[in-house]
Amino acid sequence: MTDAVQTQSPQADAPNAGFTPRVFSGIQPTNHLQLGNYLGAVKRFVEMQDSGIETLYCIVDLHAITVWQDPADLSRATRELAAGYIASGLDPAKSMLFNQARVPEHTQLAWLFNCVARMGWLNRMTQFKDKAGKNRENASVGLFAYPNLMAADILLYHTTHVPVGEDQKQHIELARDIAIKFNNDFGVDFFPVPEPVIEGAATRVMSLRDGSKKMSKSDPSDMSRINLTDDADTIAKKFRKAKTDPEPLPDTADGLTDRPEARNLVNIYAALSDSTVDAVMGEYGGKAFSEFKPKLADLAVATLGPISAEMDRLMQDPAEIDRILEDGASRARAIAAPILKRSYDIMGILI
Ligand code: AQP
Repeated sequence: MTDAVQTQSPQADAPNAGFTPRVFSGIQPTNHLQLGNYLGAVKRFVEMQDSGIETLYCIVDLHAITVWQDPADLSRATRELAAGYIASGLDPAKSMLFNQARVPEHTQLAWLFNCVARMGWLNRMTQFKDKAGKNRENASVGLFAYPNLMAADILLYHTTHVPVGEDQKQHIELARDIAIKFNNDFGVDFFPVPEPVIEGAATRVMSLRDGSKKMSKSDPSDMSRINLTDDADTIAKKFRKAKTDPEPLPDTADGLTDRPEARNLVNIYAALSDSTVDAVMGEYGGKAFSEFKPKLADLAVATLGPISAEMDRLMQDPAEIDRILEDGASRARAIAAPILKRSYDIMGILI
């Protein structure tokens, strides 16, 4: 396995010199988009779309089913995530927006990668251990092989840059290892070695109930997260009840070191206001949480309220969402099909 992975924006690029810069990322359509997804991923997606590089953003429904999903809820969540993408600023005319199942080349390349990746590599994946929990024998095979499908998602488009939150770094390292092994095994320079782009003040938003756990769509406690679908009162209540310590905010960022809950709320404020932790400390250092939390809630409502309202509006027309996803998929397939075909050719598979 490769050791360290650099995180860098496309502008700072030197590796993958022979490849056209291309951005791909995805989110699972489970439950509702939460603030961590928004700050760690979707906000970056929008920035990269506007940087002039070709961008593909996927709704990874085939990843979602690695754990049980109610079928009606999966369909709803797929359209809702598409609405969330668009309401957050992704433009279907600029970015290719589609759900993974509409591009069957993802699963075809994933099978090839199942035969390239090593069991030992997958055994080291911490997300599998977290999600499988104690009952590992009962986890789906799909949950174990998930990182290979994710590598296929990325490499199918010769992606050079993948904007993600901190928690996905290990999976991107695996995609890099698969690209390198494929190229070495077959003596080619076919797949680029993709770079994760992990940037911003909130690359790891933590649970509002437990500063040692990441905020997650599937946390059993709804109070642990801000959903993009939450109304203003719910957002205010969740921040009011967010776990903190009894001390006021420190005067400098250094004072947040052993205070994970305080640090999390400050990071969220900095990310939502496109500011820095130092600037937030300059404004709120020495203030009590009873003063800071309502300001944070107001900021979150001001940012997320318009997105949530636009999601509601878009969800009134599911046929239009389906049309957008179909159009994005057909443009994505035009890139994917020749790359899959060439992968088969390299391996000696006749199609
Ligand atoms: N708490 C987080 N902070 C920063 N980024 C986050 N992401 C997720 N949670 C945080 C980023 O969102 C993108 C999509 O994630 P995903 O839905 O594909 O899977 P996940 O990482 O497992 O997210 P969840 O919310 O925890 O979903 P469930 O509960 O369904 O597993 C990724 O870029 C991720 O880094």
